[in-house]
Amino acid sequence: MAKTIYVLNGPNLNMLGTREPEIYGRATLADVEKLCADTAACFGLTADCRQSNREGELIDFIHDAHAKRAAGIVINAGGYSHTSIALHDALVAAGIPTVEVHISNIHAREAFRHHSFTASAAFASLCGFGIDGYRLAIDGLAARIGAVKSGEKVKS
Ligand code: CA2
Repeated sequence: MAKTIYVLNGPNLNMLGTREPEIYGRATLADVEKLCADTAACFGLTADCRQSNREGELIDFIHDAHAKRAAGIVINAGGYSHTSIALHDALVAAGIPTVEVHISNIHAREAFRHHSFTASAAFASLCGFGIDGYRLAIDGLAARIGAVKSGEKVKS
C-alpha cells in the first residue's frame, strides 16, 4: 500500500488566493492541495491534506499522523508557527520526518515572524518560494524517507 504523508495547513490558509496576493500569490488552498497530491503521487506517496484554524485540531492531526504511521509531515502552521510550543511538542512527540513550509519569506517580514517554534521540530524548513515550497518540501521529504520518483532508478 502507498505510504501516506500528511500536509497540514494552519490558520487563515483557507483564505489563500482571496487577499494579499502580493505576499501569498493568487493560488488557492485547493491549488496547493492539488500540487501536493500530484507531487506526492510522483513518488508513489499519498498526500492526506488537512487545514484547520484551530491549534488543538492541528495537534489532533499530528497525533493522527502518528497513530496512522504516516511516513512524513509537511506543515505550514501559519501564525501558530510563531507562537505554539504545543505544536512544536506534538511534532517532536510524533517523531515523524517533518518539513516546515512558509509561502512568504518570514525573515524578510516583521520581526515577530522571524522565529518559528515548529522549525526546530522539523528536519528542514523552506520559506519564500511561494506555493512551490510545498512541492520542494515533498521532494526533500521523499528523498529523506527513501521514496523514489516513478521511472527513476535507485542509485547503487
Ligand atoms: O508565509 C506563510 O506561509 C505564513 O505561514 C502565512 C501565515 C503567516 O502568519 C506566517 O507568518 C507566514 C498567514 C497565512 C494567512 O494567509 C492568508 C492568505 C490570504 C489571505 C489571508 C490570509
